[in-house]
Amino acid sequence: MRVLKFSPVFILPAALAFGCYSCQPAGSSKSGDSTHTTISADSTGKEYLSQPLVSHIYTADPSAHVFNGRIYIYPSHDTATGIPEDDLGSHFDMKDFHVLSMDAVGGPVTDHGVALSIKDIPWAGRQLWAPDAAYVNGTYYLYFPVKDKKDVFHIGVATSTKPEGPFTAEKEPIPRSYSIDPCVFRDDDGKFYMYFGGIWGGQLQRWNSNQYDSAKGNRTPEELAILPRMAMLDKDMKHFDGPVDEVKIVDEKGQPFHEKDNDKRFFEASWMHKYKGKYYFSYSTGDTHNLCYAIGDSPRGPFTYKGIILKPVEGWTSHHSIIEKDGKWYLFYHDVQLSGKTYLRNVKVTELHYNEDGSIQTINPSL
Ligand code: FUB
Repeated sequence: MRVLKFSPVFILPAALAFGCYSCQPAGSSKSGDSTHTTISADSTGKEYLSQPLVSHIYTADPSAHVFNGRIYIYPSHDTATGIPEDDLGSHFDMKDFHVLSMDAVGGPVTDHGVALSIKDIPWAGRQLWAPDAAYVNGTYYLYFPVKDKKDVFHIGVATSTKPEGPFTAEKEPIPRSYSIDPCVFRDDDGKFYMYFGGIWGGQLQRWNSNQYDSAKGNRTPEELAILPRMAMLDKDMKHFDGPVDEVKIVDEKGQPFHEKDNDKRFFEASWMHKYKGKYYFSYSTGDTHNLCYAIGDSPRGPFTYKGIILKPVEGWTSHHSIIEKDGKWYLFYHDVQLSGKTYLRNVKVTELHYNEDGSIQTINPSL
């Protein structure tokens, strides 16, 4: 376990360049600015809204939760393994997970060490991608996508008695699960839902009517956009209860998006949160790099597109989570500030604000 203080390496140049408002830790509020958090620059002079939460390892795809009053972050653990970059994301060649935690945004971050390693997942082949976590009845569940030994992504589950792990993986993937980026949401009635899927390297285009076809390619611009998937979780939290359904996302006129609407259509990185009784389904548009959201009246949708939460970050991928802690809402996200490399990312956090009508104020990650 490692407790890390906020690195002064990134604060000093910012302080010199922009004055004392950049001297605050990541996530603290800048006086007089209700929308944004820290504004600071690195040694290259680039300005960032927030600073990396940790810099001793590369982390991405942060799924944050509040367990026992503490913030736990379940990120991917990026490493450089020498795999060349391609359109399928082969360079995201991750081997294990670390769990991070902190008492409050802006406080010291603890790295709890390896929580689960790919070598301890009996069915895994390669590429341990974006995880999520859930808690019920004394057990913590870690959900993760990984390619099986035939190079097909499925979603696995591992359990622990502690939020930081170590986690023990089930021997097989969750039956009927596929593709990537699980998000597990607990509704107020205690039911859990998993949202998942990602196109291109996430292989969702190969799954039609829940059947796998390795030859199925990406959709063309005039075709309907591929939709994310969802399923209710069984009480054992290790199986789906009921069918795997598409998550319907429509525009303000109730029309579905086409593949050519790639600044709004779903690509990957599902997240679900509830605000004032409404269900907010958020996701990445992938090749156009937006983090968007759509609102619905039920966890099953349909969801109506509302706008952009986070404009494109530095790097190719964008991935996030949204939580409430002590009456404030936070967006966890990542960019490549520390490395400048697509596949070596770092997680960040900033405050998120709603308008009176329930819309989310768009955040610009670099000012
Ligand atoms: O980290 C690997 C993949 O990159 C994730 O699964 C996607 O959401 C993207 O962030």
